Amino acid sequence: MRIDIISVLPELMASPFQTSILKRAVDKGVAEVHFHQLRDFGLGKHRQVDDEPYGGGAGMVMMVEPIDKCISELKTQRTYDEVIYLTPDGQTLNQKIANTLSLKKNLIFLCGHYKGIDQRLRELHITKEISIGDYVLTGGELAACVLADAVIRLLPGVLNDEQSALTDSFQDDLLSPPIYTRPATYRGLSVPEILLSGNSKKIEDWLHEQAVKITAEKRPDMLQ
Ligand code: 6GU
Repeated sequence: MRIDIISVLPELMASPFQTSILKRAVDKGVAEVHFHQLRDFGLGKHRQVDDEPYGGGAGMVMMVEPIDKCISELKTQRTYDEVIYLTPDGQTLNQKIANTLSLKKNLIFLCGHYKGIDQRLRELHITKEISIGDYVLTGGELAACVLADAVIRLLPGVLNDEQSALTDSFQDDLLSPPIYTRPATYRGLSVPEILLSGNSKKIEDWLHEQAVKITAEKRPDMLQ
């Protein structure tokens, strides 16, 4: 998979891809992440990328031309499956969206800033708008990193134990059951007997029962 991320602050997004699992995915060539400085496509000697809104009002608008030029140039090089605009007004990210995107080959992420982008960019290029939750960030960069992480970890060969993405919370619409490791007893707190029983059928049933119970307690909305 290739992800092209367009932003006025690409340096904000370097470290998540230089550490741990995402770094390994990039090193292995399973994921390619390319950053594009929008200002390189800015207008005039000040490399302008934003301007005042027509009709007035507070805040600046990301101009149509620099973003159009950047995306159009990328589109001459390959075919993109989705051009995703990261904005708090978008569809809220969930596991299903991450699963769907993990099957794509080429993605563009456009990080929003200021009051947002000129509406005409939606008509020209944007195929999806994604938010990472109902709160406002200073820009789309951290959201782009969250989305890239959620998608890249699903790519074949990224996680060591291929099973582990399949048993994530949300992957079967349930939260994860409680887990334990050694020691079997710590400060008088013992691991549930059944997990030490070696009876894999009983353990599996118990884990599912616990997952349902925990989901009902913490996220009753997920069981609707
Ligand atoms: Cl994608 N962008 C911004 N600026 N704030 C957000 C967001 C995105 N998702 C949640 N809050």
